Amino acid sequence: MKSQDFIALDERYGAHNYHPLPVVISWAEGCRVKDPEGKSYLDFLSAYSAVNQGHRHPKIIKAAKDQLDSSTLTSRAFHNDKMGPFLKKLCDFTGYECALPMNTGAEAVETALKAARRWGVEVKGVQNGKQEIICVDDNFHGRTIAVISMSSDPDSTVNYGPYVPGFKRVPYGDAKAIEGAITANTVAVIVEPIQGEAGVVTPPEGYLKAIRESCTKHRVLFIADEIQTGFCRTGKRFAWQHEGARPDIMCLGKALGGGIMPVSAIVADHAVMDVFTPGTHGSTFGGNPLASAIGVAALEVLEDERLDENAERLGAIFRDEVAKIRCPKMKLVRGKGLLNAVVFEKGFEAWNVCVALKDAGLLAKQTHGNIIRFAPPLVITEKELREAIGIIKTVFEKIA
Ligand code: IF1
Repeated sequence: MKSQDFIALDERYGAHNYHPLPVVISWAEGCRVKDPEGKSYLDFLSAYSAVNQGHRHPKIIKAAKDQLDSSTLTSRAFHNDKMGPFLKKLCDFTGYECALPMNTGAEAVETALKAARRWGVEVKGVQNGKQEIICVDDNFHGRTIAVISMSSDPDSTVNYGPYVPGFKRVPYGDAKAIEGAITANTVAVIVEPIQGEAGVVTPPEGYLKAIRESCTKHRVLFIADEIQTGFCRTGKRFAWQHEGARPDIMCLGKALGGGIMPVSAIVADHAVMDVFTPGTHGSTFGGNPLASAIGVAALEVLEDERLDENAERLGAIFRDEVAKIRCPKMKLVRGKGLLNAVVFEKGFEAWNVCVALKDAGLLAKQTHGNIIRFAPPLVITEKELREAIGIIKTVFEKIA
């Protein structure tokens, strides 16, 4: 079958909740993917940062294959011999006392919201039902009903009511607005250290630190959604480390699964995590042996290959070089590490640019019409990065 045939099947049998670029991926390794016709592309989306370690990293593939030969799923009704070592590794990697494994990012966010609500009652003394959580405009934390109840994006929310109460939304990047929204019933503040879906929006310097200070002062939990920014993507293991603003809860996902399967978690210290008691939260698949074995390998690769340093160094080259491209429609290049975006002038439709990039051998996706996100696997070499910059330059210089 050809690419067109696979696309036709998706169209015919799938729900129409996506509008993908017209490209079919049937093979992938490292930073490269191929379509059924054998055309090769540099992947500059990395499944939205879920393949930071590169496609089919040999070490992660080996861990998965080995695990398939011993056990795969036990449920949490019993212990298994892989979850404990995984949670220890995750705690060592993040510097937190405990971890709670789930599967998808949205579930990690739900878990953090539940932890905060319960902490609010049982530790802070807020009356159950009165807990408030502060979120920010243009956030993206996932697709579940509770999570979209925080969203300001009509695409995510329209006609999905009734929404979950208990959220208060303030502008992003304004730490004073957060401080001003805190009441005696506030249990948590949740933010992305850099807003991915909003178009790689980096907050003003000192923002996270100021949130940390307000939260400490008013006894409110600081929840950082590091699902997209975590695991070395922005040049540090976690984006909050750019400001030393340690959250009380981190939501983790995407690259924790090494590009192989969904693996998510929250990490926190006992003071927060201990609000969960037997039967009060869980998941059939969370912490399963296969996911755990993959998670350990995914973390080892980030560590052993110093992917934080690679992201930091190559990200700087990327922003410098792309900013030099002569393209009147291009307004700015922004981001941190290898989470970057090019912003075109308002009203510019970047879809055609993404199609042209695809034809030239590079896959990237636009967001909000005029923004293109560039986020390659963190295992990318300088040579591959410069090849990509060459493609971007050729395509951008042709934009009329
Ligand atoms: C889609 C966006 C990126 C996330 C943050 C939680 C989640 C995500 C910060 C939920 C997920 C995804 C979902 C995916 C596309 C992608 C995305 F454009 F939609 F916003 F990356 F920028 N927190 N992001 O970015 O994680 O439940 O999906 O595992 O198509 O919805 P999930």
